[in-house]
Amino acid sequence: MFIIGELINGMYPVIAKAIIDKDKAVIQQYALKQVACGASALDINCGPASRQPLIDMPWLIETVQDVTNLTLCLDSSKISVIEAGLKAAKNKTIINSTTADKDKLNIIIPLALKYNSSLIGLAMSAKGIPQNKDQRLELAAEIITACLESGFPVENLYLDPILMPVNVAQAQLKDILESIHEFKFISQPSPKTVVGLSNISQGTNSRNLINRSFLTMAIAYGLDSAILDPLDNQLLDALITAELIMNKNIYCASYLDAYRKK
Ligand code: THG
Repeated sequence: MFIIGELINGMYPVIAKAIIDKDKAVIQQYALKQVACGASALDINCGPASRQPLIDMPWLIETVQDVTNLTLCLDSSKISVIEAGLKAAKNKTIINSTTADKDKLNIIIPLALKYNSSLIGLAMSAKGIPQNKDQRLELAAEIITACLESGFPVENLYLDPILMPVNVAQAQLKDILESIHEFKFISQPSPKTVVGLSNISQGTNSRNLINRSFLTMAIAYGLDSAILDPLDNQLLDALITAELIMNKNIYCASYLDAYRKK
C-alpha cells in the first residue's frame, strides 16, 4: 500500500494556525512524524481557510522539503495553486487532483507532463458526485481516455472513486468498493487507485474503527493507495494484516514489526 499521510491539511486547526504564523517547526514535526510511521508520500493542503493559497502552498512545500525527500501530494482544487506548488517542488509530486471535466483535464494533464508529476483523477465532474458505480466507471474512463490521448502514462494515474461519509451515503459504499476493483480493467496497463480514507467517518462516532474496517475491505478489492492518518497504530496494523491476507506480505511471527517502516 502506498500510504499518503493526510495530516498536513489546513482542515486541522493546528496546521491552519501554523500556516498563518508561518511556523515551520510545527509543519516539519508533522512531516517527520508521518514519515516515521510509514508514510510513502505526504498530502499538502492549505485548507479551506487559507486566504493566500498561492503563497501558502509553496511555503508548505519548501518547509516540508527541508526535512524529507518523500513524494508530495499537492492537494488543491485550484489549478493555479497546484502550479505554484509544482514550481516550488524539488521532490517527486502527485497532483491532487483533477476532475473528469474536459476543460480541467486539458490544463492539468499537460501540467503533469511538464513537471513529470503523477496525477489523481477524481470520478466526479462539474455535474457533481456520482450516484452509482456505472457513473463512476464512466467518469474514470473519460479521465483515462484523456490521458491516453495526451500521452500521459496511465501507470502514473491514480483514480479516486470519491469516498463518501457513511452517515451521508451509506448505500454507496459497496459501489465504491466495486469501483476500486473495476477501475483496474478499464485500460491495460491499469491505472492505480486511491481514496481519502478519513472521509468515510466524518461526523460519526467510532471514526478509527470505521476507517480501518473500510481500509481492510478496500485492500481486498485491490486498493493501491490511501490518504490516511499514519499515526493511527491500529489502522496501520489492520493495513499490514490485510495485505498479509492478500498474500502481499510474507507471514512470520513478528510480521507487524517486520512490515512497519522503521
Ligand atoms: N480524495 C483525494 N484527496 C483528498 C480527499 C479525497 N484530500 C482531502 C481529503 N479527502 C483527505 N484528507 C482528510 C484529512 C482530514 C480529514 C478527512 C480527510 C478529517 N479531518 C478532521 C474532520 O474533518 O473531522 C479535522 C478535524 C480534526 O480532527 O481536527 O476528517 O477523498 N484525492
